[in-house]
Amino acid sequence: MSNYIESVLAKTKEKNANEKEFLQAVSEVLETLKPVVERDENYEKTALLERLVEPERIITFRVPWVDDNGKVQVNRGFRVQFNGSIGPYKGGLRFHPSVNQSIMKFLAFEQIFKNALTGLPIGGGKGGSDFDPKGKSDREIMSFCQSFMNELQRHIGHNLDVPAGDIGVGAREIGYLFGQYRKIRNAFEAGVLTGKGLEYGGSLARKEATGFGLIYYMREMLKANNKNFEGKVVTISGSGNVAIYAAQKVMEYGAKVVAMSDSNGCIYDDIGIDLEEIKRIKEVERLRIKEYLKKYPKAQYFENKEGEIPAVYTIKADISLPCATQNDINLETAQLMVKNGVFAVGEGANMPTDIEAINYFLKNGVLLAPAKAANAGGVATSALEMCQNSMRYFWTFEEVDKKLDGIMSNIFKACKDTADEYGLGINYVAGANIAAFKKVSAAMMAQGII
Ligand code: NDP
Ligand code: 2IT
Repeated sequence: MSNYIESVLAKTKEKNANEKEFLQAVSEVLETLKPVVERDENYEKTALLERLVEPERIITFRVPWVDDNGKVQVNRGFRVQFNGSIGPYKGGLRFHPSVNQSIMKFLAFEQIFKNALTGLPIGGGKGGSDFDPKGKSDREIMSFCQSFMNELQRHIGHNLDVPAGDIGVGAREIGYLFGQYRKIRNAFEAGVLTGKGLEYGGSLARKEATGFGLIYYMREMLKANNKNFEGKVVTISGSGNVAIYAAQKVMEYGAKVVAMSDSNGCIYDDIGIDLEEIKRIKEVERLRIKEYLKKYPKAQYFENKEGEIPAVYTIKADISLPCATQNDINLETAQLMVKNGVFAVGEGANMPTDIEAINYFLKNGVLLAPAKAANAGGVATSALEMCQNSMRYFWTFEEVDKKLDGIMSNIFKACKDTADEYGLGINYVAGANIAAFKKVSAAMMAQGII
């Protein structure tokens, strides 16, 4: 590592000592930037890295709401506006009890680079709340979303900051958030949120985009390494929005998905999972994945146990798609996956693999599709939604899907070309970081010390 990078990392660790996830994300990126940073002394002269790791703005706020028993609840809301140098801040909202400032900052930091890779004019941001949507009634969800927007509305706008969904935030929540924004502003500003319903300005294929995009990226990655999806056995961590549409596309490409999971455990069906049943359980009924066994009693269910490898990663597979949450895969899990024959990993989730596990995969020749490149299809299609909103027009499913495929293929090409240029082999993690950094840093340099 260069001295400059080392000193910025040390200062960042000192200043943000209790932000584990944020420091992990920063370390992963900075550690790969040595070859670029050393080529140009202007980075150090303009304190570019110090500016890059400091958010432009963080907003935290109180979110009071009333539950179905008439009891007042109070949650904490966040919006991190990390870097606006290439476009309005853009990134999802996460509602999950684990949400804290470290998680918000890591997600917003990752988003800067991801959004740059899409080639579209969007900056990096993220937000959310420690609100737990599980077990809440529709009315409670609406009440929470309205209170959250009462404050958030001051800080967003279609030219300023455009939130969307993430864990715990899907079309239902975006609908309630949009309704409240429209009521307060007394204007129909469609481009202020993405992931909207199709009836009021949403884009066709946005729902499918992250999962489909992951598989388009991986198709290119496999092709470049003389491999493909045909006949491969796939396991997927998660059973939410990203997991479901990754499963759909990989099946279309001839693979067999044998396992999917939620935070409680995983189902294993060796003849291949019935995705329509998963959609019913997760998208319509909002139940636990174990419910699958009611229709398919011959399938198996393995419960997750505290401190043990998540059940879904103990199943033999050729390809593994972590599509749930961060740090799902540590070194021990990675070792078992390699032993079980996994040759490719596609990160649908943000930062699902910790740094030790990434290094282990790379050392063992596993093709790793890194999150900030491979799951960029969601935000890219959000940017296409903004574009359609600005035009007051819409494209067909096929048009959006084709653009998405083109964007993901270009992102893979950028990762591979950069890895080739710097002699990094199959290290697409470094390829993605360097390619994205070049774009963001050029925009920051051009705009002076701001
Ligand atoms: P959903 O809320 O639709 O689904 C989340 C899934 O992950 C659920 O199956 C959930 O299980 C599981 N999960 C969540 N938290 C944990 C946890 N702490 N431990 C174990 N399992 C967990 O979210 P998405 O599908 O939208 O998001 C999944 C991942 O993809 C996230 O990392 C997100 O940041 C990332 N992502 C999402 C994009 C999007 O467009 N939606 C775009 C790019 C990345 P359970 O129901 O039991 O909690
Ligand atoms: O992590 C992500 O890229 C998302 N949750 C999607 C963000 C967006 O603005 O569509």
